[in-house]
Amino acid sequence: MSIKRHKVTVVGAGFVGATCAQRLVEKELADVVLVDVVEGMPQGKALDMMQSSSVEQFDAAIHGTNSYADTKDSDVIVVTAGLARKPGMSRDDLLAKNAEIVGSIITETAKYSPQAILVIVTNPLDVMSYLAWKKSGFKETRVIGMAGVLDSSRYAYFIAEALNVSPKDVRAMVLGGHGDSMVPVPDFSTVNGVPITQLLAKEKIDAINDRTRKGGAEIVGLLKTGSAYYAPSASAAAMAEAILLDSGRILPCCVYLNGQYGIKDTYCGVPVSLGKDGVRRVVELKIAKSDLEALQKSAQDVKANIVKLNL
Ligand code: TXD
Repeated sequence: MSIKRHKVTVVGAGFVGATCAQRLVEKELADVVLVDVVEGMPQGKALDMMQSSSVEQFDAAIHGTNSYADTKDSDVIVVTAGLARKPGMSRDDLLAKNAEIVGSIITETAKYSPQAILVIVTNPLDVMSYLAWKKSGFKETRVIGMAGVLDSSRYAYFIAEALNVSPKDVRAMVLGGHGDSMVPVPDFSTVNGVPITQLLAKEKIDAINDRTRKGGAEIVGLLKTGSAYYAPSASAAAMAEAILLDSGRILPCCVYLNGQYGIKDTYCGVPVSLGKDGVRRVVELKIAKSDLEALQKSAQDVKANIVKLNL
């Protein structure tokens, strides 16, 4: 007897997409459809993953395809397709190319799954999230970008490492756009509820903030032929999980703001509660004035790139 599971489509069967698909099926959170333009590649990866099912003990299914018809009636669509950054390449260099790719994918997927929640991963993330919202015609609460979970998890790891504590006990918060102007917020970053401002010297926190801001580039520099994917895929899967389980988890996500934090008509990273309908609510923290100003500046940077798309 087959179990009726949720359905998740992951578009882009590259490093982030395939690893995200793997995490979702291994946790049996959904049956997954993995789509790519490259013929045979998503099919091959899906078959390979299915052949791990008896070893890894999961019975969720993964189906690889080049056809959007197979994505019909998905609950969540994770969009990872596009070009990844190469060393020396900024996220914004990717703008025009990835806008074309993401635009066409949104048109196709929205047609087949008009009720889905879209989780956007492709860079430049904040701009692609805005583009996806516009192209889909979906309510803004149903189009969400993944960056804050990743940036915060990098921050959490560096905090755990500096204090020699378990990452399980660290809650870290990074707001703003997914770029150099992102805003790590030490006041809301804690080890079992104790703010890191009480545990680490200011110079150390500044150094960790800086490393977090450059977290993606550090990995690009090491890998040389691509960008990070283990933490990014885990972060996208965590968002899909919160949506599928309607858990209400509060995660920093890239969402449409219309006045919250004094930011209007743009996508930007802030804490939100996630559920089956997407963003349940935006959580407005009382952050320090300097952090608020940095967040608003970051939102301005995103807006400047959105304008370039002429939507
Ligand atoms: O925090 C974040 N949001 C990010 C974003 C963290 C890590 C990576 N981030 C971005 O995700 C990265 O800058 C890229 O824009 C995407 C995907 O990164 P990944 O490392 O997975 O790139 P790959 O391995 O090159 O995979 C991209 C796949 C590849 O298989 C292409 O064939 C496919 O996308 N692709 C397409 N699939 C479907 N349809 C179209 N049009 C298409 N074009 C390319």
